[in-house]
Amino acid sequence: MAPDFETPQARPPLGSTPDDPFDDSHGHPADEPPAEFSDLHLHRAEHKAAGPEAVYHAMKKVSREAGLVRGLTILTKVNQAGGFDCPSCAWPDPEPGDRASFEFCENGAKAVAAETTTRRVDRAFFARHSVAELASHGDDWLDAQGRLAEPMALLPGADHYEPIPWDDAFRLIADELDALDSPDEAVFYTSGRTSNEAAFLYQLFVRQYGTNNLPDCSNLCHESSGAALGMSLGVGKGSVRLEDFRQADLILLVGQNPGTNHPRMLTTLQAAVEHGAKLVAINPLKEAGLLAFAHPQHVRGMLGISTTLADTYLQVKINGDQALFRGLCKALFEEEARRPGEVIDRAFVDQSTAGFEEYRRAVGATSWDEIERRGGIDRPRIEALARRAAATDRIICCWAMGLTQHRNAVATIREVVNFLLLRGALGKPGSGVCPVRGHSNVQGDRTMGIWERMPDRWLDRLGAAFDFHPPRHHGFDTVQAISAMHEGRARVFFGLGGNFLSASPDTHYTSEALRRCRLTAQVSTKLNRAHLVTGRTALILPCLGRSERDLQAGGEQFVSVENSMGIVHQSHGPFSPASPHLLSEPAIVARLARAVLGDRSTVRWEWLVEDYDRIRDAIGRVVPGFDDYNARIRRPGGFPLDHPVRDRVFPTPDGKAHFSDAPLGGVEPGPGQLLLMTIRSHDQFNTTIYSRDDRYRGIHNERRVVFLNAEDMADLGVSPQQPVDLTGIDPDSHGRPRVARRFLAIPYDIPRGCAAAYFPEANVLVPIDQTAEVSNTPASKSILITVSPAARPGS
Ligand SMILES: Nc1nc2c(c(=O)[nH]1)N[C@H]1C(S)=C(S)[C@@H](COP(=O)(O)OP(=O)(O)OC[C@H]3O[C@@H](n4cnc5c(=O)[nH]c(N)nc54)[C@H](O)[C@@H]3O)O[C@H]1N2
Ligand SMILES: Nc1nc2c(c(=O)[nH]1)N[C@H]1C(S)=C(S)[C@@H](COP(=O)(O)OP(=O)(O)OC[C@H]3O[C@@H](n4cnc5c(=O)[nH]c(N)nc54)[C@H](O)[C@@H]3O)O[C@H]1N2
Ligand SMILES: [Mo]
Repeated sequence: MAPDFETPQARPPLGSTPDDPFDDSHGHPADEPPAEFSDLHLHRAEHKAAGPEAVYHAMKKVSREAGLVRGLTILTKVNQAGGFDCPSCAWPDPEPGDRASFEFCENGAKAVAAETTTRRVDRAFFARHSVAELASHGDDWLDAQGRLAEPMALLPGADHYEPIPWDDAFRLIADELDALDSPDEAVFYTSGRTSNEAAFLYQLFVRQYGTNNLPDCSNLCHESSGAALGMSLGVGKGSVRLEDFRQADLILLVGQNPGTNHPRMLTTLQAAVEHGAKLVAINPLKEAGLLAFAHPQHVRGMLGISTTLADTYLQVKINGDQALFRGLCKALFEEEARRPGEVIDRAFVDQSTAGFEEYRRAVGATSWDEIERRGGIDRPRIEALARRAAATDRIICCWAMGLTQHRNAVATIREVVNFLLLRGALGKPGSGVCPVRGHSNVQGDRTMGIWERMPDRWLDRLGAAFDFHPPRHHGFDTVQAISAMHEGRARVFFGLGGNFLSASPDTHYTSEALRRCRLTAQVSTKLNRAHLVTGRTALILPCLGRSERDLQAGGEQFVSVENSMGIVHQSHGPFSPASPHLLSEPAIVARLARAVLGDRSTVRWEWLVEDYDRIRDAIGRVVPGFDDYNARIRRPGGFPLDHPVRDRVFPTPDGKAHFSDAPLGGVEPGPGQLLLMTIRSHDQFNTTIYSRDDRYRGIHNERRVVFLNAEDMADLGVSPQQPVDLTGIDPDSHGRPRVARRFLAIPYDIPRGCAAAYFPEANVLVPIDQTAEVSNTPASKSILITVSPAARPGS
């Protein structure tokens, strides 16, 4: 089916004039925040995280958004038993008895403040601002306008959103879905804040409608972890629990920045250090939150007295981790040769693993030269760490996006598992794998069936419970969905949360994909760029946030979520909704399902949402591990899902854990090229920008910066704070260069050949077709670029 170009929003043919707003050489101007500088102030990078400054910055944001008194009340309810789950990260809460009265962190407080703001984006707001005008603002401005207050529609040809009654909005979506040639021409995206209850209903609706097109933010995030752990261990989730951190001797923190992205993890790490664990950081940047932590809720921390965290810091090259872990394993084999029977856990390896001999040969065939060149860490330092690992089997490896977003991400994570397997450091207290999840319920959404490739036996149970035949052919993941929309194979986009445009790779390509849709509809709490780069018709469907009271016919409801360690627990929003026109996510899904499926559906949609216990009963009948859900979810602190690896059971086809002997891979920059990683600042939550500061890295009031090695800058002839353009090495599929324009060059402590810039500003550089093998996650931390002095704006 040919894409529809007869719309004011669609791109004109190639070759339009440069002063045309649809300047084809750089894509549509609305796609990205304006390439304007603010007013950069540089400070020294910090060497410790949190402390009194964290409280100050949290309170500043909270009182500005929600008011001081209201803000303080709100914060006392975060992550308390009977309160609501912090909408920020997925780090677990301590047992109920162990929780502080303020169980939140600076960045959790900012996320809560952003949701509980008193400002509103209502019909008067949209009457004042055209879509084109809104797009000319930065992403921080868009978010700061407040909570979306009522359903809005952007009709074909219109330049303003207008109010639309809920029923008309559902009818409009139903008509567009009915008009498709096949259900597979619709895409149903999910972001990871969605509750278990909403996610379960959503996938049920989508599968009853007839497709498995359920891409989610996980495809951009920890998909590589799930794939790697599934192949190696048979379970795609982490195996450690909070108590393991108190029992561990050695904790490796690889490719993650917990001081910013999982600040509550620092409390856990501090306790681990106090119990004798040694922490090792593996990261190209010296992140403050890996160096030291001053607990902002303890007297010592408030006085600025900090605990040293990592005692060893390996500043690996970007994407050098597979080589580094191969080196650690090589050093373990060599140590074993010197002390036979003392280093490799042969009993475990022989009994519980497969592929050991092949792996031993692969390690033997990998030279120290290659390991040092690719990883950037020299052999003596690798051997020193290996000796420490040889002395204990209580080893935990933690990681996040620094490992998952590379071409060879799955092989890298499997190499981390190889290291633990050699030491038998799985299924024992104080040991295991800990992929640190991002969104607060991204793991739960997957458990509830948000996946384009749910296994057949899961679909069998779903079909049996609701008396229908779920589609079996796999759906689109996020990257495949973008290409399908671009090529006209998908024509309706529906998003349950998130910001599909700015979170996705290859911004201009993704923008074209969205603009070619007949309809783009998003369930959202806040305004974002995906509301401004739309299909022929667009809908904004505003929903309740986590912090808000959810009243249904059966009374006040709570929802449930699963954290990074597989603990399922309640979340109960205590505050008045931002607007009387908001619906809960489960209610939106149920009413949409009724409008689309009508009497075709075997599900009593309205009845289910009257009382979420009914949804949980249904979940209990379909999802393994959720029997008696309603009783167990009412236990204080919730309940843990079983993790067989904790008992050394590996549910792979042959019941063994598998070594991976993949060759070292990934991209290495050629002469004049750099490898760019796109990372988060301290003041953003994914695509939501709270401010232009990145306090720990010493950046104030600017996001258009690129961190470079000073010697590389000298070689390139670039001076500090000089405006530069970043150009991708791979041309995109139209042969158009990928250029991220106007970034200030910042000399920084980063290995040679490496560079860093913020996401989403640098997403224009992430090629849609450069994805991780197996997981298909965009390689947004392995982007080959060149750096050149900035072209003047407009030239
Ligand atoms: N406040 C706040 N909290 C968040 C989020 C947020 O945006 N803001 N996002 C949430 C989400 S969805 C997620 S997924 C997580 C993300 O949490 P992180 O993964 O911590 O986020 P990133 O900023 O992408 O940081 C990646 C880290 O990996 C390092 N790194 C990059 N490339 C490499 C590499 O090749 N090797 C190694 N060893 N290190 C590398 C970077 O220097 C950086 O320290 O945080 C969650 N929590
Ligand atoms: N280059 C590059 N790209 C990346 C990454 C990277 O490191 N580098 N990281 C990737 C990762 S790890 C992730 S997880 C994705 C994130 O991708 P997404 O999850 O799609 O993006 P978010 O920015 O988290 O979504 C923010 C929007 O969610 C909506 N929202 C907030 N709370 C709620 C709620 O309770 N309900 C509903 N319905 N909507 C809500 C608001 O409208 C807000 O504007 O981005 C990915 N993109
Ligand atoms: Mo994420």
